[in-house]
Amino acid sequence: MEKLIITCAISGAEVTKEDNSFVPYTPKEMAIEAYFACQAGASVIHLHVREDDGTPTQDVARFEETIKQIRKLCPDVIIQPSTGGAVGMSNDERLQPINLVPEMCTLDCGSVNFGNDEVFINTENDIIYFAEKIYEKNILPELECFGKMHVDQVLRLYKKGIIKDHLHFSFVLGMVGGQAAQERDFVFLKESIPEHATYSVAGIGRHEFPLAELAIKHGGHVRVGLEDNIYLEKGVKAKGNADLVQKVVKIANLYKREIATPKDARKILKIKE
Ligand code: KMH
Ligand code: ZN
Repeated sequence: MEKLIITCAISGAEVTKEDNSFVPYTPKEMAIEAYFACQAGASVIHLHVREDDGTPTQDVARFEETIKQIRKLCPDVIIQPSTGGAVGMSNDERLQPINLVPEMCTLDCGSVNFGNDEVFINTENDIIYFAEKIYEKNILPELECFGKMHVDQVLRLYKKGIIKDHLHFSFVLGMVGGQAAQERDFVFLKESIPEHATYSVAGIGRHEFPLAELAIKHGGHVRVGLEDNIYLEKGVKAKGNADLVQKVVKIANLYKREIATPKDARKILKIKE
């Protein structure tokens, strides 16, 4: 089986220090969390940035500073800025970090309820606009799909040549408002994508590790991190992102799945060095 790419979503836009005191906000805190996650086995850092008080921002200067700090400690890691940002941001606001031409970034492939009155809006025209801007800069998008209809949306745009190879999906499952994270949901999604595509799973909350185990067993890749889940186990908060990565490594060891280095990850994702 292919080596396992572990992506670590170290901060997100919604989770706060009140939820888990290890959630990083400042560029320095982000770099420290990224460093320990990489030491534990992460080869990709999924990155949101925050103001010092935790407010989510897509400000390009904040991304630049945060990436600079991360690079000092993790020179090789693949950095994947979010173009999702936070609910309510405009498209151009969300797209700012692509101006730094990272190797990867996210491309959110459909709209989804985000609890209470919030809707994370990604219309078809939004997705086309994001895709054009991302491919223009030769950045590999991680195709974030919160359910099967988002996968179908990708496949439609792939047929039209708007979304292009290499196809790397991220199935974000188990979110309130999104698709559930049962084994049948996972199987349905993984069987819906082309043979030559790769995929990663991100289980939200208590779904993080059961979904990770399924992906590890079936040859997929895994995302964990405080953005998605703040608990190491029921009632026990993670003491940082590295705790979550280490737990995935332990599961991978049980299945004899080797862990990808950043160099391995670039090869699997067809990112030119
Ligand atoms: N924070 C969500 C609104 C992404 O990173 O591309 C969007 C999100 C997806 O987290
Ligand atoms: Zn994100």
